[in-house]
Amino acid sequence: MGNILDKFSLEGKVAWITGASYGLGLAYAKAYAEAGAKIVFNDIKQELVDRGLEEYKKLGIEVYGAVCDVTNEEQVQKFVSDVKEKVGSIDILVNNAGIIKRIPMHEMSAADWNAVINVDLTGPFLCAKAVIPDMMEKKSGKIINACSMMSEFGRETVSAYAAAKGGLKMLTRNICSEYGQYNIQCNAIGPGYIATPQTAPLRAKQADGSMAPFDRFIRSKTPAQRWGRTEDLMGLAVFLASPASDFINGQVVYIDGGISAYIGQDPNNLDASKFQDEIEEQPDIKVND
Ligand code: NAP
Ligand code: GCO
Repeated sequence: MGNILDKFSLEGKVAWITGASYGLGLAYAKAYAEAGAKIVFNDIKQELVDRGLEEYKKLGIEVYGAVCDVTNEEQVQKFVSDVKEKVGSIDILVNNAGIIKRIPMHEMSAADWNAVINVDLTGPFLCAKAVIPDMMEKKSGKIINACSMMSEFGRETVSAYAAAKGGLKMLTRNICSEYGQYNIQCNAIGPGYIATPQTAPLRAKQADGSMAPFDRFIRSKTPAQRWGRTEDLMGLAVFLASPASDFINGQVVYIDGGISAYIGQDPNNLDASKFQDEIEEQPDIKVND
C-alpha cells in the first residue's frame, strides 16, 4: 500500500486545459504540471497562445500550445489528433474556455446569445466528443467542466451564461451516465466569484476611489468577505483529475467560499475600509463583458 498522496498524482498523464493562456485555466495547468502531468492548451488566437507559452516558460513548465476555437469542430478534432501525434492521447480534459456577455436579456441580440452558448456549452460538447473515443479504448479518462454559481442561480444581465452553465451541469451528468461504464469520470468545478480578468469589470475601482457596488455585494454574500483567488481552486482541480476521485462521477463541486450556503448580510453593514488595499484598477487584458 503506497502513500495516500500517490492517489493525487497525475504522473504520466496528458492534460488538456482549454482556454488556458491566463485566468483559471493557467492556474489549473500549473497545478497539473506540479502533479506530474504533461500540459497541452489552446486559445482562440495566436497572440494569446504566445502569451500563454511565455507565461509557462517563465514558470518552467513545458507545454504544447496551439490555436483552437472550441466552437469549431474541425479545429477541435485537428487539435486532438495533433496532440495525440506530438504528445500522446489525452487523459484529462478540462473544459475551461468560456466567455460571458452581461446584457439585459430583452436587449440581448441572438448573435450575442449564440456566442455565449457556443463557447460555454457547445464547446465543452465538441471537446468531450473529441477525446472520449480514446478514453473509451483506454478504459480510463477524466473530464472536468467549468460550471459556475450560475449553474444554480440566476442574476440580472447573464441569461445566456446562466443557461449555458446550467446546461453544462446536465451535460456533466449525462457524460457520467453514458461513459461511466468505460471508467470515464465527468465532474464539474463550480467556482464562486473568483478574481480573474473575466470578473474584473465587477471589481473595478470607482472614479472616486471607492469599492465597486458589486464588489461590496459579493463580499457581503461571502462568509470569508473576499473574492476567490485562482490558487484556491488548484487543489480541487487536481483531485478531480486524479485516481483519488475515481468513484466520483456526475458531480458539480462548488468552491465558493460559502456563498451558496449563506443568505448574506446587508452590504451597507460591510466595513469597506477593511478592503481598501484590495480594490483593483481594471486589468489591461481583453475582457469579455
Ligand atoms: P477568462 O479570464 O475570461 O479566460 C477564459 C479563457 O478562455 C480566455 O483565455 C479566453 O480567450 C478563452 N476563450 C474564450 N473563447 C474561446 C474559444 N472559443 N476557444 C478557445 N478559448 C476561448 O475566464 P476565467 O475567469 O479564467 O474563467 C474560466 C472558466 O471558468 C470559464 O468557463 C468561466 O465561465 C468559468 N468560471 C469563472 C468564474 C470566475 O469567477 N472567474 C467563476 C465560475 C466559473 P479570450 O481572451 O480571447 O476570450
Ligand atoms: C457574473 C460573474 C459570474 C462569475 C461566475 C460565478 O457576472 O455574475 O461573471 O458569472 O463569472 O460564473 O460563479
